[in-house]
Amino acid sequence: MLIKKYTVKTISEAMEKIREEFGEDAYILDTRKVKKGGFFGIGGEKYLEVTVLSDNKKQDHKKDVQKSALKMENFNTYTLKDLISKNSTKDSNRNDQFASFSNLTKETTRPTKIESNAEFLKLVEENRKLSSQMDKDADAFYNKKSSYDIDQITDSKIGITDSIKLNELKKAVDKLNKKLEISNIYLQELKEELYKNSYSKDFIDSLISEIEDLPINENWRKDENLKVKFERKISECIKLANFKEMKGKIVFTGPTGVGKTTTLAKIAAKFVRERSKIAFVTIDTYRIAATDQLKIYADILGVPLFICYTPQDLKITVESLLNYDTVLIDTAGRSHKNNLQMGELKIFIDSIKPDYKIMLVSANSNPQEMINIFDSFSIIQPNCLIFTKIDEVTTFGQLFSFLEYSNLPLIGITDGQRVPEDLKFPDKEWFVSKAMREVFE
Ligand SMILES: Nc1nc2c(ncn2[C@@H]2O[C@H](COP(=O)(O)OP(=O)(O)O)[C@@H](O)[C@H]2O)c(=O)[nH]1
Ligand SMILES: [Mg+2]
Repeated sequence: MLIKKYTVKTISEAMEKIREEFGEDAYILDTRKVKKGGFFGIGGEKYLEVTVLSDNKKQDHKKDVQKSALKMENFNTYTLKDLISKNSTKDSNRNDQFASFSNLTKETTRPTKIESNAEFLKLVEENRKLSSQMDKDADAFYNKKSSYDIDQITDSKIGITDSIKLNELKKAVDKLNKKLEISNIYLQELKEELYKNSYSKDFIDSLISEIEDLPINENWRKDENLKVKFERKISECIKLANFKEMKGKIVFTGPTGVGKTTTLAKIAAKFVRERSKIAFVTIDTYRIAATDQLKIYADILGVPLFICYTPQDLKITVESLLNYDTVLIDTAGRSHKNNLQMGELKIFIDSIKPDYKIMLVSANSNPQEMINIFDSFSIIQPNCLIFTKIDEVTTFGQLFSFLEYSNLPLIGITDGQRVPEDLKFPDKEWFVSKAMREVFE
């Protein structure tokens, strides 16, 4: 085995010389640019220094020539054996078992200790294999794939321990996905149950976000944690206003046919027994029948009725009734879709500054309808609520959804046409138990 340095002008000149001397099997270990001549590094000519290693048999017959050449320092050719002995005497402190070929070439004045030709050759071969593998990997990485697919990462790329870990991870992710899918089925079931019971989309979404830490499984209807959370949420929606405390100027608002006049009469009937002075006022002058309807109730209950046609009229009338405990004011059934009518209603209402502005909402509307109605009536800023026609509903979800949306305190409910019987003031538990039964049973 031989290592030889050539100082040449071009690489092709070096190749020519190498081929001529060693044939095709020589290894080029290193090439570097060097300067020769000049003065203190300034000037001089540029050369190429090429270091070559060869184990070619072709060299055997030239051994003697090479050996003698070794003695000529400027010829720069050494046998490996010579190199080893030279090295061990020059640097006996170094005990590296093997030297990399870069050490051999770059530190030719201090070559590293090498045990044998075979070992050195083996080292060179291994280095070559390694570089070729690195080239292939780099090529695959940059040219064939921009990113690795987790399933295509093989043992050879990541090592066996990592591969086992990765498989475990994949299994865990699969398992988690399955669990999520199953829980999604039951979560979906819960959502559908809520939709079936007329809960609004907003209500369902907010409930789901509040229970996301709970595992929803096939037994969700029996799940106490879920029940507790649901119960808490619907309880929080309900704020009750104390009916008995109501007095002063009380206005009844809401769409046509919701039950304003009937409910006013029902409430009046309850007040009449315990309050000395009650009066009725109506601004519902659009329909003669509407005035007649209230007149009948007024007559039955022995309560005075005042009919007002303008906001000014209303203002003066209400001011004249200051000595009445309670003044119940009926309004026309305005269409919540007609902004002009809503604006007109607002002018009437603002003229008297009521103590209570009751919004009446029919319980048999769907949650979105209820919300639309509330949005339209918000112009008059209702401050309390009555659900009418509860006797006509089969679900309760729309009530909780509306309570949550409007945030209005609830005075009571009406559950039929009978005056005064069909007016009720249920407590929270009544509403909650209805909802719980509906959803969980
Ligand atoms: N089923 C049922 N019908 C009611 C209820 N409240 C009112 N009504 C009826 O709804 C209709 C309209 O009521 P009304 O008071 O005139 O509504 P207004 O236009 O808002 O004044 C009447 O036939 C009432 O008897 C209730 O709670 N349940
Ligand atoms: Mg009416």
